[in-house]
Amino acid sequence: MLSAGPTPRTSLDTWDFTLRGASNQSARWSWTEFLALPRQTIKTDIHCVTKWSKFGTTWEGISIDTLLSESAKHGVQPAQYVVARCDGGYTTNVPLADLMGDKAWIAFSYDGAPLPPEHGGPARLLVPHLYFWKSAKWVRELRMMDQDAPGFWESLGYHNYGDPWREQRYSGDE
Ligand SMILES: Nc1nc2c(c(=O)[nH]1)N[C@H]1C(S)=C(S)[C@@H](COP(=O)(O)O)O[C@H]1N2
Ligand SMILES: [Mo]
Repeated sequence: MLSAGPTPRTSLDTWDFTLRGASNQSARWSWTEFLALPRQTIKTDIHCVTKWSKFGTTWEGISIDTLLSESAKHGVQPAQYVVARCDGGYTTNVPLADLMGDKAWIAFSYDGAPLPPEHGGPARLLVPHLYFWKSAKWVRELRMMDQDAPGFWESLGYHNYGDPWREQRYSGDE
């Protein structure tokens, strides 16, 4: 499964990224502001639920740690659960702990080039240690919440957490 709908095309003039806290405080970056944040290069393997893996992929992005510390300056409080929201309506849920500690990024470049629209450009969530359906393409917002809430595939029977090493594909997989 690659995309649940058509590829959205948001112009960089109107693109923004929001990190929202549980009591609705938020920090927002325009594309220019976003690219001015300290970035990292990430070399990692990725795992799709339908069994393929890709080894040694190279990305560039802003870590969620960086976004959390920047947004804390605007009074955004962290909360235990996160839903990623995307252009096109796709959502996926991840515990905040899985996005911290240099384990997740908002990536805007792949193999040294801007991330192509069909792969989530201008920017996508990258959570390499979970199945790739958690790596939301065209992401525009991370919303932190006190309660967990299933995203698009999770509410259609995919596993809530999605650890590839434990092969957590479907709800019910231990
Ligand atoms: N917004 C959005 N993100 C998404 C999806 C989607 O349908 N919409 N599909 C997920 C799934 S199931 C996979 S396997 C990967 C595919 O990423 P790729 O197209 O870059 O290979 O994106 C994930 N992120
Ligand atoms: Mo997938």
